[in-house]
Amino acid sequence: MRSKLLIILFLGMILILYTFDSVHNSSTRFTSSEDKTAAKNVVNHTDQDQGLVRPIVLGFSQLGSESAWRNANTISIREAAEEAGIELHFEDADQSQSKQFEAIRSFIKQKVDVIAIAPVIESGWEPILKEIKQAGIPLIILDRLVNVSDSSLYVTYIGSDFYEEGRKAGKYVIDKLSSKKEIVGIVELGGTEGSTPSIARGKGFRDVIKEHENLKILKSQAADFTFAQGKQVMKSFLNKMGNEINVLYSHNDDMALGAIEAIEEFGLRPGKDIIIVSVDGTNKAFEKMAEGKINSVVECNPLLGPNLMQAVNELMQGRSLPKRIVTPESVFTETMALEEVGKRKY
Ligand code: GYE
Repeated sequence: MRSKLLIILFLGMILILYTFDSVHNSSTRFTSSEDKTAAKNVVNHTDQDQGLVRPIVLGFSQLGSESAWRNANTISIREAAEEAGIELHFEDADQSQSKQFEAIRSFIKQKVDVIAIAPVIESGWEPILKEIKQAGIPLIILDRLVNVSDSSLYVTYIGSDFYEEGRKAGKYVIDKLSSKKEIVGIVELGGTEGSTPSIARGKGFRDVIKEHENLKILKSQAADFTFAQGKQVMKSFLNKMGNEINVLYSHNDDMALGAIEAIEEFGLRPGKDIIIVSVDGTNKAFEKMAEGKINSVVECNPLLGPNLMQAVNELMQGRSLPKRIVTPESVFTETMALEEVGKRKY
């Protein structure tokens, strides 16, 4: 009887100890389906105070949620972080640089392992980048670039070749219209003023069309990459010079979609009376291209999450990264639109 009681007591104690251990370590464990990837990413990453293995913490300052491209970019980053077992601290800055500064300072306070930024504009970053460096936190620049004199302030820049995108848009206009004898009037909807894609897409486009005297940019205005501003600015272009406009070059799809509404309300046919070339390659733009309302879309890939997580992991494993990681992209025209529409991930 007594020995039975002792065995029960002994088993009870083992159970209590085991439960305590599970609870104590729960923050460092992963559920079965995530076990492999998550465990892979925390190898060699131990908490020095407690000797425990814990996930890498990434602070990411997203610039906003102004477009379909941006939303796809955010989803890609969230999903890739989860898949990689990386703990993501995410802040949306609503297209405000000062809100990005606030987010970064809070990441420094939280002592995250790595910081990544998608910077809204290029200028004004040097002081805060120095704060990050002083805190000893490695920095990855994503999507858009920062204009700093000391490039050692960040580890790597992952993003598209926006200059090439602008050139591709220009080449489409040349192929389609440069043989015309008369002047071809072009209007341009720029993205956010001072942002890398807006600067480089504008320059690439100009650099290729400048050889052709009949291709003339009548007017260019920033419309912040949004549908609403795209529509409003296009409306003002049409009111000022409606009949002279032959081509619209839009720095992103959302502004082009807004402009299509303005063109139709003005009584012209988008894609026919006004040729439209846009950048991004979202599903909505493909739908409009299949309807013949957009003529060409230059692709810009927003699915940067896996690239970012890979860079974070490599960094934490002490590997060195290339200073520039570029994502490959294509150009689509009306004839390809029907095949492609509905297949896009964004
Ligand atoms: O083209 C636009 C977005 O920075 C590449 O930002 C990105 C651009 C993208 O708002 O749709």
